[in-house]
Amino acid sequence: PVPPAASASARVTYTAPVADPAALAPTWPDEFAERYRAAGHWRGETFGRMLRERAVRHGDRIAIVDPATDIRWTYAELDERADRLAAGLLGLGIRKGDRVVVQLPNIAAFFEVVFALFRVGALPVFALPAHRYSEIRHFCAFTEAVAYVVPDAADGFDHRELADRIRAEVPTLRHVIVAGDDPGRHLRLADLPTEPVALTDEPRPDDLAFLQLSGGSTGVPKLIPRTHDDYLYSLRGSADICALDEDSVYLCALPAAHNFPLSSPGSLGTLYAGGRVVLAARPAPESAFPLIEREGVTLTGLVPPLALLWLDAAEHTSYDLSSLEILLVGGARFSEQAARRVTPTLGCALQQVFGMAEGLVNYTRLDDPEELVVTTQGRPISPHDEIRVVDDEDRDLPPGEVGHLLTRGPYTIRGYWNAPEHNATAFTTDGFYRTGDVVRRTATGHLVVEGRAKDQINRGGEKVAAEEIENHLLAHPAIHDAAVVSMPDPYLGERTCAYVVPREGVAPPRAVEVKRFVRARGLAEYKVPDRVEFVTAFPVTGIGKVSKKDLRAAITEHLKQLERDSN
Ligand code: OOB
Repeated sequence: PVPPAASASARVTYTAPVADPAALAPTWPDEFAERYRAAGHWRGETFGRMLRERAVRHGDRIAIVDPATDIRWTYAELDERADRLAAGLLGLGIRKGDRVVVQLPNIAAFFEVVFALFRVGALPVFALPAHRYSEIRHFCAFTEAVAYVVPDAADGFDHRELADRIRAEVPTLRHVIVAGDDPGRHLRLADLPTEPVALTDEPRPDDLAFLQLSGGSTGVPKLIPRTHDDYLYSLRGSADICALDEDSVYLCALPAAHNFPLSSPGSLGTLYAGGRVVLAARPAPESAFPLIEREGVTLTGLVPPLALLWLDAAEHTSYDLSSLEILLVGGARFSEQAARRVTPTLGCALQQVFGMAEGLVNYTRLDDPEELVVTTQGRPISPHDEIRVVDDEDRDLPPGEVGHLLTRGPYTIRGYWNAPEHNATAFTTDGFYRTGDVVRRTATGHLVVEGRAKDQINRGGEKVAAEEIENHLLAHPAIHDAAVVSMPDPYLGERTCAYVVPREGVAPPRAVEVKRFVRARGLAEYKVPDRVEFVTAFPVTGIGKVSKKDLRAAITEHLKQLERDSN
């Protein structure tokens, strides 16, 4: 028998208990922190206080609209709800620094829960609605979460059952909190709020506010520790760049917990500016266009495949979209051709956004010339964002050349949470984050994303770490080795192709069976390989590594051939 492939070994061990969550987050050296404070970027605010401030200033204005349940919360109501739920969470024994995995769809409760946790100082861990057993178990176990917040069911999936299973396996998980009428054997969110209590141990501006997920290129998603100070700065900067004010109405169409709709400028940036957030259960034109007309939506953010759908639908819609002022597009490369259609078709400005949950966010500006708006992915928020474009040996390249993007700044993390080994390679010794993106910088300081060096597939904005999927494939008894690569796709930009070497001496599995196997292991549907190709061996590079470049070229050629044959 052939021994299992070496790359199957990415097992995570959950050993040392987390005593002090902050101690596991690498932070900015003092001289940088002082610089960012002196520049007025870090202003000593916290999320809990920010909401209180807004409630005082414009308490009667609407903050959150959830059309599915006819909820319209004013700032005063959201503020009070956060206080009452914070008291309820404290009553459950949830304390400052505790981790709470939050997996909610675009519903009003998302904001009630998140602001209550911010008030307590407990750290939301932002799972996406698409995540399943494999991801959720990892988030709960790795962060030693004390609670997990879910809907009862969403998109035909019963989250209570998944929560039962996770709870049985993760000993730290004391509470499952269900936003919905039927909590099963768990706690009902609506039963928790109590009389507000005075907070004795309020979080400080330089404390961690939450853990965000990385798109990742390794076996398991890494966790991104963001502080109140740093994230609030990125919100303020984003709100300025997108000219938000109290009259702004943001349609949250992408999953609310993702960094783009959360903060670029997203729902939190809109709340920062005193505007209104409208939650869309689905991002497709059929559900979003009526909301734009009814609520007078002024801006929203979309990934490129959705922007394309919107452009096509807008050409013959009967809904009035004239309130729309800005469409932000980001998460994956938006083609110049599509970018040129935005203003003529939707009658609004386009802002391209090139951001990452680790920090750095670039925007094209509202007063940029059209050429820059349609051909670049913008420039950084902050004058203190440091950008380097380097070669394979970390040497700075001359202006205009294509190379690896490294960055450091007032809202870019200095390391992932509890990942010292990974941090040693993901950051330079002087604290620059290696984005894995291959870019070119124009004379105006705008960045153009030319490609990617990280082992990740960008499936229309949804990130798939090749290694994570390879590990699932390698667990199949008839698979000897696996390599996951991107293949071109006219709609999503990229899809995933799994190259598989079957084990010798056993009947090779069929493609559908391989997909079914991966799905049954419980992971987000968007990570299930779109295509499975069987080979007897992988092409290798000069030093004997699997050549993913050759695999990508092979599948691209193969797809072209299939297309030619079908014509
Ligand atoms: C956003 O955040 P993540 O963490 O899901 O993914 C970050 C990665 C970037 O490193 C880059 O590879 C890719 O997504 N990306 C883009 C892009 N925007 C992001 N690639 C090409 N063109 C773009 N415009 O995706 C994210 C976070 C905040 C705002 C916007 C997007």
